Amino acid sequence: MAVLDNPLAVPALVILVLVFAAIGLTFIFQKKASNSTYLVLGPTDAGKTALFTRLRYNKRTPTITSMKENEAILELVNDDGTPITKKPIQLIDVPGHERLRFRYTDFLPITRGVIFVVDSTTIGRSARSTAEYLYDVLANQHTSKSNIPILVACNKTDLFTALPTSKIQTLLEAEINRLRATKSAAVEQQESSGETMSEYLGYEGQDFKFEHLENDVTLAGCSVENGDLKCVTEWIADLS
Ligand SMILES: Nc1nc2c(ncn2[C@@H]2O[C@H](COP(=O)(O)OP(=O)(O)OP(=O)(O)O)[C@@H](O)[C@H]2O)c(=O)[nH]1
Ligand SMILES: [Mg+2]
Repeated sequence: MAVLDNPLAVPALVILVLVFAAIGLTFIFQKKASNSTYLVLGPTDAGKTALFTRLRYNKRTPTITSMKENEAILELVNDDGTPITKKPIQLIDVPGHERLRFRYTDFLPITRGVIFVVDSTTIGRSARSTAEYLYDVLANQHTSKSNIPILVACNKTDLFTALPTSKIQTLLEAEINRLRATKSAAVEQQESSGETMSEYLGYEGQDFKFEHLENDVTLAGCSVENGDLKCVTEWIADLS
């Protein structure tokens, strides 16, 4: 072709392709980074609304079981008043009630991170139901495709009955391992009926571990009651 006979044609074409690739990548990364919504999920009574209220108003207020989402745009600041994130974040507290919690999926496409709150004092008894909810969040296609990071905030560390974070991790991993086995049959059914598939969690043939997931799952202890929320605010600051 006559155009390609020009000695400058190939370098020009390469430069053009590189420029388009750079523009495309910038667009993709900007879009991902521009998500500034953090979801507060977890079973009922874990302390989600208490956490929301503490981060929003920096105070402790009595809460009752939530029947609808609490949403706010807020600026998290250090003790000296300087913002810890580049721009304000949106915080959405989704009720833990089993009939209402499913609404969290509507927000996943705009979610930068999930704060999954658990009650460290009752998790021994509620590990299975808590793991079921966490499993749903982790196996959701949006979570894995967009690599949404999850902070499992082990709340109520102020109470002496609180289990250590390492124990909570072992409990949740063991329950997710069990659930994964029972759910894989359901996934096969979904595939054959053409329904939306959920992701297989971890590695086949190996016991489930959070570290096997592509998205970061961090567990950390906190106490909304004592205002000990450094693990939450630092985690948000790192992602923003
Ligand atoms: N001791 C202690 N109690 C807490 C802490 N955080 C929350 N609570 C208490 O736990 C109870 C439940 O807190 P909520 O914030 O209403 O729970 P929730 O997760 O929003 O529950 P739902 O709205 O039903 O999904 C309240 O009585 C809180 O005062 C904590 O860090 N320590
Ligand atoms: Mg609530």
